[in-house]
Amino acid sequence: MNNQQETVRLTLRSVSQLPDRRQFLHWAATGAIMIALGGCAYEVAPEVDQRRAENEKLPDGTTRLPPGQHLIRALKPMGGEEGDPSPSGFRLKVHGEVKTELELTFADLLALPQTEQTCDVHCVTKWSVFDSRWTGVRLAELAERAGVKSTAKHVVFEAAHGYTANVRLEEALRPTVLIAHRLNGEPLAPANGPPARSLVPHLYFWKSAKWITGIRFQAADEPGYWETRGYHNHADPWKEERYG
Ligand SMILES: Nc1nc2c(c(=O)[nH]1)N[C@H]1C(S)=C(S)[C@@H](COP(=O)(O)O)O[C@H]1N2
Ligand SMILES: [Mo]
Repeated sequence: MNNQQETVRLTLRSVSQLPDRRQFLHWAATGAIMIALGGCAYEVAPEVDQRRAENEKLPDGTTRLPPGQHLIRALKPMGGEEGDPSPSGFRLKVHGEVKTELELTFADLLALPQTEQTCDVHCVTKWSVFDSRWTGVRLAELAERAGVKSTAKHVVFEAAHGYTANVRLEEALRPTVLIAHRLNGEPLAPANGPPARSLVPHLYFWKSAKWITGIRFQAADEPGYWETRGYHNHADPWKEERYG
């Protein structure tokens, strides 16, 4: 447990918690429409943005919007069996192929170096959201603190009620993979898996486990909740790896 004490001493990088007013005003001006579907209200991007998104290219030349996806304004609540949203009840176990097992409280998580990043997310049900702003701790940071063994090749995110999602270790260690606790400057809303979830923006969104309880490093791959129910083991949106 001396690892935990060590984490508390780290300085918390200051992050902006102001809502993005400019973006909000831009959306209002471009006339985003609210549509009710399945009891949930969410915003659909105006047609002009969809066309612009389809033409936009990433630095590597691929399209910013993956094939078969359409742009919406905000994360659509996709459900799932809710865990305990309270920060006081939060425990994050970092275990498996590690030299030092960790168990972090929410305060421990906040005491680690914080990353703020703006990225796109892509759900296999074909919606994408551009420029969502997340705050959290890099998985690579936790991996380093736990001392991941060279035998580890895969990561399994563990969440409330047995939900799991597997990601290849080399991909999980990308700087964009976070244990996130804020979205667009606010603590995660009830639907988005508070108090913290994983965020793997380059894979379909089911790999981003809400109400996270553990990060397990493994030598062998272990297909997770959706991967054992017909979904693709890898889930690259640009390759349309939807079904296994
Ligand atoms: N614990 C947990 N995490 C989960 C899920 C779930 O059912 N339980 N669903 C996944 C799926 S299929 C998607 S698309 C995203 C949806 O996240 P959102 O509801 O915040 O949009 O969460 C993922 N993480
Ligand atoms: Mo999903």
